[in-house]
Amino acid sequence: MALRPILILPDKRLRKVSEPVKKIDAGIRKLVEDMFETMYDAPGIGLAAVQVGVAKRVVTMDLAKKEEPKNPQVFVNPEIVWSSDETATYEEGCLSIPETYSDVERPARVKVRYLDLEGGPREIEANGLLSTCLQHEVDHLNGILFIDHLSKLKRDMIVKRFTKAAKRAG
Ligand code: K1U
Ligand code: ZN
Repeated sequence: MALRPILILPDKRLRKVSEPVKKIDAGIRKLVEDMFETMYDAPGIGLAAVQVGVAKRVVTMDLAKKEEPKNPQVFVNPEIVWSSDETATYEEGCLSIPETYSDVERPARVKVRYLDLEGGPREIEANGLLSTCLQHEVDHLNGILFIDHLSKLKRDMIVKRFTKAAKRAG
């Protein structure tokens, strides 16, 4: 396993639309292993492959609380096939936009079709944090960041802060 560096705003690679996985081979399994190591180390509850610079439709997630056993979940080629009209608001964070949190309103429930790591087709209906996190990660696969759901004023302030920090870092 290996830690992979997480891309930080305003890295343009975060805006790429990720490609579907055609075959779940050793390369994808290694990517998933590295993503879990990187996600747990950060620490985060989700990670999209594009955040480590690999524009493939792969997501890792673990929503287990500290006191609970680990619950690693992998979603290959996830697709939101249904969203509720009812909405819910959660305070979201992003490993690519560190130490920045904001309320985001999204559909409260979603149905997601995806492949497991063996290539088997799966479908889940999610609510609560799982629903929010799945929508946040599928957004990443489409080059969308949670700040895109905020007002232009808030988004511009955040982008400006990270652009300045990136310039200072050289
Ligand atoms: O995709 C990412 O950038 C990961 C992100 C997922 C996410 C968090 C909150 C709402 C929607 C999606 C994170 O994991 S940010 C870090 C975080 O939320 C967290 C970290 C440690 C413990 C508990 C939460
Ligand atoms: Zn994120």
